[in-house]
Amino acid sequence: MRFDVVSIFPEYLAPLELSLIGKARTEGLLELNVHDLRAYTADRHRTVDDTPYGGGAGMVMKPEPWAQSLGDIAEKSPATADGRKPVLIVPSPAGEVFTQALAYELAEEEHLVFACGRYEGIDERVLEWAGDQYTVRPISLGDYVLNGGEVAVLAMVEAIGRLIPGVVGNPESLVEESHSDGLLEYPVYTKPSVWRDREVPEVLLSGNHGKIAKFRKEHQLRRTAARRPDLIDALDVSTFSKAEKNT
Ligand code: 6GU
Repeated sequence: MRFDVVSIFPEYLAPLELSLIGKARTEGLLELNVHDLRAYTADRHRTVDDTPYGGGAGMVMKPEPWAQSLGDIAEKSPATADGRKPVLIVPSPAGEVFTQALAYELAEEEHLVFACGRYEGIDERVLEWAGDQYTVRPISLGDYVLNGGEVAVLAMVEAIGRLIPGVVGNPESLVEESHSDGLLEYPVYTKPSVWRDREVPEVLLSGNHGKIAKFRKEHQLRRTAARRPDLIDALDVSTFSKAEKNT
């Protein structure tokens, strides 16, 4: 799988050289290239922004450097070779919300390109224009505002990259984690069994796998109801009762 990131702060993406994603890159499980948007400017000052038509605060990113960089990346896209379009992800608080389900969907793609906007955003015509060569998806991390797309790209590349087969050593850990079944993860404990007068719940020491599964499901539900009641409302009760029968 290939990722390209275009940004005026390429150094912001340096953490993607570390940990599991960094290792996956070294091992060739994923390829990630970071491009400096200013390299695609033509003027002496390497200008990437200008004042907004219609007035208002802040600056808007000029369309031409984006067209130059995204056009160049699309031409070299491995997805284009097998008749697909690469996906252009535009991080924006005005996008659809990034979820684990969306991470799984995007992990199926051959080529993801991230366009990191700064200031008040990118000239809207770039997103329209890019539609010829890309499937364009404005995506938000949630209902709050960041200064630019870079931090959002760090989060999305990590969430998507770890779903690529081989990136996470034990694929079982993807099954048990928060959001994999629409619920938050159950609480976890390790040795010692008594720590500062606090005991690990006894059932976890019992070796009774049926009881342990029941304990964990119950705590998933309690925790989700307390912290994320919206997830309880969204539960697909039919799949849930099916899972329950098997425990
Ligand atoms: Cl993806 N970008 C920016 N700039 N702010 C955000 C965001 C993205 N998601 C939440 N806030």
